Amino acid sequence: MTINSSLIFRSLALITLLAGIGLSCTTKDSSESTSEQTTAMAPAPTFNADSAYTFVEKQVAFGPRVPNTTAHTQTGDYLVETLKEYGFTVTEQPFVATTYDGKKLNARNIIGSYNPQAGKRIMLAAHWDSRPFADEDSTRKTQPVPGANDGASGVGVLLEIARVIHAASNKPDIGLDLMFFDAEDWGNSEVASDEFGGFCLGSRYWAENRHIPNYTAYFGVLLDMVGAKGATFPKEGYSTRNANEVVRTVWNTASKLGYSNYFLDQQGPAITDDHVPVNQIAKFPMIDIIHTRVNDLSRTFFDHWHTTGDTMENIDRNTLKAVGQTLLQVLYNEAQPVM
Ligand code: AHN
Ligand code: ZN
Repeated sequence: MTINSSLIFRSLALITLLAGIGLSCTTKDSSESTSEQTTAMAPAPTFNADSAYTFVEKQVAFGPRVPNTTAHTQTGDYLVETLKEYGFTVTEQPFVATTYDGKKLNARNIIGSYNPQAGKRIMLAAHWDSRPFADEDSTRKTQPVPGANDGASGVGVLLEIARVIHAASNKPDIGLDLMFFDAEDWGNSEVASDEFGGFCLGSRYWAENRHIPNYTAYFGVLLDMVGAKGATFPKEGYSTRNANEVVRTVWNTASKLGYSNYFLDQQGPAITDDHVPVNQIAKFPMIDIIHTRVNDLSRTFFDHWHTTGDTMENIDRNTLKAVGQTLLQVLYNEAQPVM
């Protein structure tokens, strides 16, 4: 996290001054020395929500990205091609995953790297596969999930970040890895016996077999279900437990940009997701920006989660914008520390 030392110095000086002349230090004044008040805002390019929306639409148009289908292969090829078009160095990591129900999946993690030689790196991640069965649907439980929000939304935000950096005149002087995990969503918490409930096959494979030996990042951010209208992102439990400084940085940045209606300053549930193997096995801090419901204990996720209704109709450009602009700002802040 960047530290604006001059602001800290001035805040400390102000507090000292106020204390010296006998004024009471209010909570507002004392909070100036905490990091939410001192996050420096570097100039960052504009995240285009229409373009991000189009990237989501494009994936959904291939059909459900269920491993071992043509739509899955075509979408993977499209991700590789698009990242190359934006000048990113692409690594494909093919693997065979075994599902909880004994199926063998031909899967691949895809990594797009910007500034591949840079030492300080940030990883932004999302899963690109979609769920083979809509088991939360009231009727069509064996149909695949279209995955507009659950899968394509996070990938769309990452592709737009690649496009923006490619087009920008001010390039961030930092390494960036866009990680597209495969085979996240072939799980069943009730049936699978492993600790991940059969989920997160791609991220578990990658954490055990990194595309660059001993790869590490300064920190990572996972996106999951970041496209629904009125999405709420309370602070996910494993994120605050394992990477709370990153949570604070991201939520503070969102707040400064006016997105506190999405990035809620409250604790949410802990969700088993692709950031868990990264924290546990690859051992660098990764948080999860994930839409979980607030004020409704009966269901954890968004309305159409794991149903055939997870379609483009429910994708809202404003939500993509809040997430994408926040991430671009976080990236540029890290690239240009203010002394
Ligand atoms: C659990 O339901 C335990 N994890 C959800 C991970 C997930 C599925 N993210 C998207 N789809
Ligand atoms: Zn899912």
